[in-house]
Amino acid sequence: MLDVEKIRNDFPIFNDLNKPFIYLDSASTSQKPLEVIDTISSYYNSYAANVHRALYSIGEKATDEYENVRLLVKKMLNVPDSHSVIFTSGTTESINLIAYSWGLKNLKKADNVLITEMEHHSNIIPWQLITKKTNSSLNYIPLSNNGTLNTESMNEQLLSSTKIISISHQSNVFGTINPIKNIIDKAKSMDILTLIDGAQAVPHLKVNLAELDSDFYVFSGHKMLGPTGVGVLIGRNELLEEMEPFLGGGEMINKVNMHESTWNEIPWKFEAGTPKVAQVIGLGAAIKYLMNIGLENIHNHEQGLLQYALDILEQNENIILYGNPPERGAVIPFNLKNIHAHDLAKFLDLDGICIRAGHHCAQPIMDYLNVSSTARISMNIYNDENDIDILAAGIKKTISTLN
Ligand code: C6P
Repeated sequence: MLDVEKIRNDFPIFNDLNKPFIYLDSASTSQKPLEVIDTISSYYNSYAANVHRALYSIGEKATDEYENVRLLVKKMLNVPDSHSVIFTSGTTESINLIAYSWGLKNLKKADNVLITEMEHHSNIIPWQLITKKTNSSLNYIPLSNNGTLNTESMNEQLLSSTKIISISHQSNVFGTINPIKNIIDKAKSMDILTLIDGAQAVPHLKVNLAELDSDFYVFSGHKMLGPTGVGVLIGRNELLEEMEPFLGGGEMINKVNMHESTWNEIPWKFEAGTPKVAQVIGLGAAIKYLMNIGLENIHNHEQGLLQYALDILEQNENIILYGNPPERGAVIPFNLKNIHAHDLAKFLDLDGICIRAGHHCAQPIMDYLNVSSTARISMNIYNDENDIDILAAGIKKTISTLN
């Protein structure tokens, strides 16, 4: 177990001891340690300048700090030299970039894109849009009851007409950690490209991209203790070279004349306009913070909490738990009998407990479960067993008040 008290001291939001604050919604967005906040402030306070174009010293410092974060991302995820790191605004933009830049050029009528029924909308909608535009089709690997993917059906759905499979590493609803290494290997043997949505995995698991060797891997900064407005796309160079730019503007060009233009080298070809300088630098501080604690330690701590929470929630006969994947992150979806998830969330908030309630931007999962919404708790390094005890008491109080 991590020293949660010490960790909480690093997060200003937990330092107001005058009000109770139990944060169990890190899958939505995580809290930020002071190091991240200070790193962003220090950019604005002492070297706020544009990158790649200012010839004065604060501009050079900003450029160095910005580019250093690319190296930190490479180190954290063991990104092989065959791949490049591109900064985007988040997982959503990263997936849209691939869908538009790769998909528009490469998908044809007889082709299909394979995703799964457990995807977040950001890994569904871009593919709906692009398959419609290209007259290709969109297929889904179905769910099975325990919140895992139906592997038999998955094998049947990997067809010679499948051009790309786009799948989450860890589900934001069930917490399921998908067998992506097997899927990537199988896809590779059939010349199918792979895109892994790592939004829920990177903050909680040690991800080794040299081992996984997916064609694309994407994630968001704000779920991994970093700021909002920044995300990452890691892509295989030979694919990125062939792809058209997603956005056009400053910095992504080599030469522009009035009729046509040529493109900058990757990764800058995909970073049009003034980039998210402060956010990228803040992300760097978050990566250092996570690596300092160690992703294995983080994973073990959260696995302990997950088990503790499951044991407690299972004891309450008014709670319906959804899914039971054998490998899962610290995310638990549930409902109360006769009480809407939104009512539960509002009641818990009265006691300073933050949980998420709704469809979690994963409506196909809600359809599968035959519900309109669920409550969801998700844990992080700053949570401990006491948080779960307070949650369990809050749930009991809500049940006795509303029933
Ligand atoms: N899920 C949740 O509460 P953005 O918004 O681009 O940073 O991330 C989108 C996204 C993509 N994939 C997965 C697996 C995700 O969980 C998310 C964001 C949040 O579950 C907000 S809806």
